[in-house]
This record gives sequence, C-alpha cells and structure tokens, in this order.
Amino acid sequence: MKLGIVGLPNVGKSTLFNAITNAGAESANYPFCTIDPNVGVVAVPDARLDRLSQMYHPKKTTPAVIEFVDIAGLVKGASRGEGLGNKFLGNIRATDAIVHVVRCFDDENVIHVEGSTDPLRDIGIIDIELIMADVEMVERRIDKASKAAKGDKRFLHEAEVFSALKDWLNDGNSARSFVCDEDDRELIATSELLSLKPIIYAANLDEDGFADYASNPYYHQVAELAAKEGAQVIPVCAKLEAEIAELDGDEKKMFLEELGIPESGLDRLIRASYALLGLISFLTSGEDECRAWTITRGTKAPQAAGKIHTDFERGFIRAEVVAYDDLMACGTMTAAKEKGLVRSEGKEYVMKDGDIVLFRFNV
Ligand SMILES: Nc1nc2c(ncn2[C@@H]2O[C@H](COP(=O)(O)OP(=O)(O)O)[C@@H](O)[C@H]2O)c(=O)[nH]1
Ligand SMILES: [Mg+2]
Repeated sequence: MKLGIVGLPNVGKSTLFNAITNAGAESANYPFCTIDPNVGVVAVPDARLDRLSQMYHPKKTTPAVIEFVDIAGLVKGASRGEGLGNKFLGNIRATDAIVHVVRCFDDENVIHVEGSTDPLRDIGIIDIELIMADVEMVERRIDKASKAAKGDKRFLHEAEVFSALKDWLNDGNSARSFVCDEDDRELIATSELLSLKPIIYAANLDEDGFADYASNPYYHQVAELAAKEGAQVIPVCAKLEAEIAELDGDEKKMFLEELGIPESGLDRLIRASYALLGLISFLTSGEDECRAWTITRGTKAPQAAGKIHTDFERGFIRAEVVAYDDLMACGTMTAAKEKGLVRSEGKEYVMKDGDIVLFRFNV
C-alpha cells in the first residue's frame, strides 16, 4: 500500500518526502528504505507499541510501515502531456491514495509556477488535470462496454453508469464525489480513476507562526475546502519537518515543545495516511519482539494470523485477545487475565485496532 505525494512544482513535496524518508531511516531495522530514490518507507508512529516495548523490553521492536512516492510536480496541461504529464499521472495511478501538498507559505526566493500563493487556485489546477485524465479513461471504458453490450445486454448498465460519470467529471467534479449506489460504486472502483483515490491535503505552512496554524488564512481556505469534500487536512511545515526528522526521541520532544506543538506534522500525516488507506494495526508482544502488524479494517482473526505466518492461518484454533486500553489499565498481562479481560476469540472475530493478540494454531 502506498501513497503518492502530489502537487504543483515547488510546493514542498520533495522536502516533505525527504523528511519522511529520513524518519524512515531513523526507524531501526527496515530493509526497504532505499528501494528507489522516489519511494520512501516510513514507520507509522504508534504510542501503544512504544508502551508495550517499555513493558516487555524486547530484543526488537518492529513498527507498521507505509510507503510514500515522491511524484514530480504536475503543471497545467499535464493531462494533455505537458511537462511529462502522462508519465507523472501514470505514477499516481500506481498508488492507493493521494497526499496533495498545497503551498501555503510565501517565499520570494521560491518561485511559484503560478506567480503567487493561492491554495484554492492550485488545488483546482491539480484537480482538473486528474479529472481530465479520468475523462479519457472513462471514455475508453464506455466504448468497451458499448461494444460488449451488443453481445451481452448486461454491459448496457455499465455503459450508462460510466456515461453519467463522464458528465459529472466534465462538469469539473472528482469521481470521489459522484453519487451512486453501492453496486455502481464497486463497478466504478474497477477503473483505477485518479480522482477516485482517497485524498489527504497537506497544507505546507511557513515556519513562522506554524504553531498557530489555525489562524493562518491559507490554512483556513484549504480546511474549508477539505471539510466540504469530507477530506482531512494536516498542517505541516515541510522545512521544519525535515529538521525534526533528523532528531532522535528526546531532542525531538524538546524541539517540539520549543515550537509549541504537541506532535510533528509529519507524524500526524503518516498516521492519517495509514487510516486513509483503511489500515489498522494489531500488536504482538513478547521478550523477543514487540510488533505492530498491518491489516485492513474488517479483517477476521485467521486472516490476521496469516499476516504473521501462513501456518497460523491454516492451523488457526483461536486468538487470545486483550484490548490495549484494558492491558494498560491492568498493568500486566497476568492481571488482565485474572480480571477476565483476555478474551478467547474464534474464526469469525473481526480484529480491532490496537488488539494485542496471541494466536493459537496447530499444523
Ligand atoms: N519557506 C519555506 N520554504 C519551503 C517550505 N517547504 C519547501 N520549501 C522550499 O521550497 C523549495 C521547493 O521545495 P521542494 O520540496 O523541492 O518542492 P517540490 O517541487 O514540490 O518537490 C525548496 O527551496 C524548499 O526549501 C516551507 O515550509 N517553507
Ligand atoms: Mg520535487
């Protein structure tokens, strides 16, 4: 699962990406940090895993990770191939969700391709390029479905749905906001449209007054638009994030305190990205390793066990589960057991975020 960092040129995408990769490099033993200069792997900050690790003092602590891709800046006309637009749009197509970086900082030394800071205009430019690229894809889909409908009437409906979607896109709307029933939504989801991908806005703010982002008018504009779309906006200062990512635990805490912010924007962005992908973590703990495992929301216990090892899924007997909060309230696993808070769950159990699990299996 990976997120594409998207936006106009010179909005701070690479600065943010470098901060992310740096944070990834800091986070211990992850081997893929440098798969590709444009792909970064980062640990998902998880205070629960940190606490577990303090309790168990394991030899190794392994966080959940996600991948970010630094996609080169899109410019006006990208969907018609301007500025290698087709290639960059293709890069976006290969991601599961989008982090749209919006320039909310003024800096005369950093050229703005459109000449001034104007977050809403900038978002509009990117949106239109994604939407126009989608129109092309949708047209091809309509052609295909119409041809198939000559032999098989079931494709008529498909052609109709995509035609309605095409009108919606041509009015300048994202596929994301297209209103239709569940079945049609699933049908549309088979088409890999760019403007259908889940999105988070990263408002890249000036370092001055970053702590007080709520009173920044640029931030407000992005926040208002995001609220209308039901999307999240995370305030970041790419420049500061890059500095913060170089610090270790205690230094980082002190620096954040000095800045007057409780958590780095990057950490918030990474957690929000994880949630945007529909991912949650369950935890395993022991003297050897404490670890956060990634599953999609709605995953049942045997499939979660399969993330650890296929044998665990094949020979699944049951899962012994304690909620993180319950374990913390009790202090130790033994105390949690005594209070009956360690539950025995079967094959149909739907995993919850923060479940601490021991799988019983037999192969
Ligand atoms: N003042 C300020 N400059 C920034 C910030 N983020 C990025 N920049 C600068 O903007 C320029 C372009 O940044 P870059 O990350 O390469 O943008 P990209 O083209 O979107 O990848 C660089 O000189 C950065 O140092 C920020 O938060 N504040
Ligand atoms: Mg760049």
